[in-house]
Amino acid sequence: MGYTLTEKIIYSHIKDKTLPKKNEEFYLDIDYTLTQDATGTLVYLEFMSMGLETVRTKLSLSFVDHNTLQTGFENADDHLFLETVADKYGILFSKAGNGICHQVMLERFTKPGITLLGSDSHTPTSGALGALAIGAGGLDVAVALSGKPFKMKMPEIVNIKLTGKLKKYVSAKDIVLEVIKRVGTKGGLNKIFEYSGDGASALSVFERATICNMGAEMGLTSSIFESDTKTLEFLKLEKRSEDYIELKADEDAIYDSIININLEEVEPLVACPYSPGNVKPLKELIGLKVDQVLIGSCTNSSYKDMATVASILKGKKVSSDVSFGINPGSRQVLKMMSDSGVLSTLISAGARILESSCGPCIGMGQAPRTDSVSFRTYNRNFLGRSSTLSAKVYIVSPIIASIIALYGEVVDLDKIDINLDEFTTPSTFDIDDSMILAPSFKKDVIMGPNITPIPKFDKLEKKLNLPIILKLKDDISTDDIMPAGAKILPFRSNIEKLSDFSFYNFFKGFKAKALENKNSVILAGLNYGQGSSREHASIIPRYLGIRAILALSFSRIHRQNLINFGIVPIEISANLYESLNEDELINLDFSNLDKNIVYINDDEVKTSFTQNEIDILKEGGLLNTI
Ligand code: MIC
Ligand code: SF4
Repeated sequence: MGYTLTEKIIYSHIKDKTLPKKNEEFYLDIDYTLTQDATGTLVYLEFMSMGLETVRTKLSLSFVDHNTLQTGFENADDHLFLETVADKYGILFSKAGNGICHQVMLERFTKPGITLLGSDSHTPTSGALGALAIGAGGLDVAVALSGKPFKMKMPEIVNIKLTGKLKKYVSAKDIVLEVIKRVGTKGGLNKIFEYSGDGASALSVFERATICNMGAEMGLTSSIFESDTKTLEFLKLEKRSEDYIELKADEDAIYDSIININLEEVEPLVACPYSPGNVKPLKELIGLKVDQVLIGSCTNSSYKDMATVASILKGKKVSSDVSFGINPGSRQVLKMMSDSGVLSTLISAGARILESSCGPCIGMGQAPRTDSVSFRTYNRNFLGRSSTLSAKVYIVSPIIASIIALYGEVVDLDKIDINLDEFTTPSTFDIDDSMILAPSFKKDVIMGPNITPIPKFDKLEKKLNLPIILKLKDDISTDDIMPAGAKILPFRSNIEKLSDFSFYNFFKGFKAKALENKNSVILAGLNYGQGSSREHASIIPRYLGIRAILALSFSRIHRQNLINFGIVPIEISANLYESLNEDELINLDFSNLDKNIVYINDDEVKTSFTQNEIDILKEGGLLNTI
């Protein structure tokens, strides 16, 4: 029996040489780690509390890409902290301006066949180069930095077979939106999507990256493409062909399921407000007036994306009704745009040029106006993520975004004729790693006043009588729990300050109510904690006294983050969910947690924690056990 690509990488990264069974827990050796500044400060505070002298991975990278607006001293303090930590403990440090972590990883570091763990949910972007790349909570990354393997469940491996050729105006973004349309935002839980077929082989690494990136929007553990001639082509351009190895699934590999997609049938798609899962054919929106168009983010900010946009806008001006912004994914992309004339074309067309960073994707600047319609090439459109609650954000490809920018509205593609110049890959790429600092192991760690220690949490009591302070619906995202944006993101290293903003977009009184009750629980529907890997969405509720969350289901990364910080994530039935109400007092009995039984009032609820998770929960969190 042959192996899938994922199984081959897992097999070469486990100690005992038998592949785990489906859903069985196992330990994966991690080669590389990545952090970004919005999650990284906590990762390194956690790592430092472990008392090691250096990191124990093959390669670790610390990026500054989220918090680069610097409206006060806070961001810059975080940057210096991260830089000095990297220097002291042996981590490569990518400075602000060098680019978005996932784009730079792809360009300069990821190799086929490696394992990568990152404190950002879009870490699987590196699957485009045949790596097994997984997003995780900060504490899990801190543990990996200390050289320990990553605990995970053996996922289901699904083969996504792409056949045929894409039609005009259809691109990689539409392929991944088609996949999301089919499986939904909850459809990827504990799964890895492995792409193959002639349609996959024809895609460049840039296009593969767009597809792997948005696997996060389905809750996937990861997404991966084979390492083939396109991979080699890309690595040659990045002057690192020595990193290439061919890596393919065996012909007779057995998958848990197969999804066939005929690319000829894929049409231009759009994810409508307020979920990346709300996918519709673009033609259903014909006539919709648009106020803002933004191109960039880790999903669509490669040189190819920017050159495609320029080929559509060459010699033209965007609509005067549209504010049109671009954020190139990396300094390499920006420099190549400048050298090739792509940048000049976009400036002439009316583009506002933003720094190579996450920018408006995480609400850092360019918040749209009240009640506006914004079309973006990004990956998430949760309510309020743009920093404007009343704005409606739609997600599309760079081709569609550029056409919309030209006309100021969604047009009927059958009624226009736009010449899409075939993108030609430049014969050389601009290689300059001077904004990536190598460690000297000499500097002292500098902590500005905005960086405060991680609070300590108590052990779990056996019996608790607590109020339900919030009853929520399905699909609550980490952006709902702990929003980002220019006002809030600067406090990612300051738990007390940050806690003022929990559930801020729809329940400003959350903190006061939580503090009034001292300890309490939250009740939620399906897929609680979807989206980002930010562990702040569990630390802050824990800090405000939340001891358990009762939900119909949890997203993978958030469930782990809750356990890591001592909040008990309890999956409950729909009947129990219906029968419980906000402000009701409930009895929680954890006396039989070792047997995976919790009592909620008189109801016996079976849980599925591993012994290790039970030990962590009883201790009040992972840090208490280390
Ligand atoms: C996001 O896209 O939501 C983020 C910001 O990149 C997060 C990480 C964070 O909240 O810092 C993610 O995707 O994990
Ligand atoms: Fe940055 Fe947006 Fe990508 Fe998150 S999704 S890493 S905020 S560009």
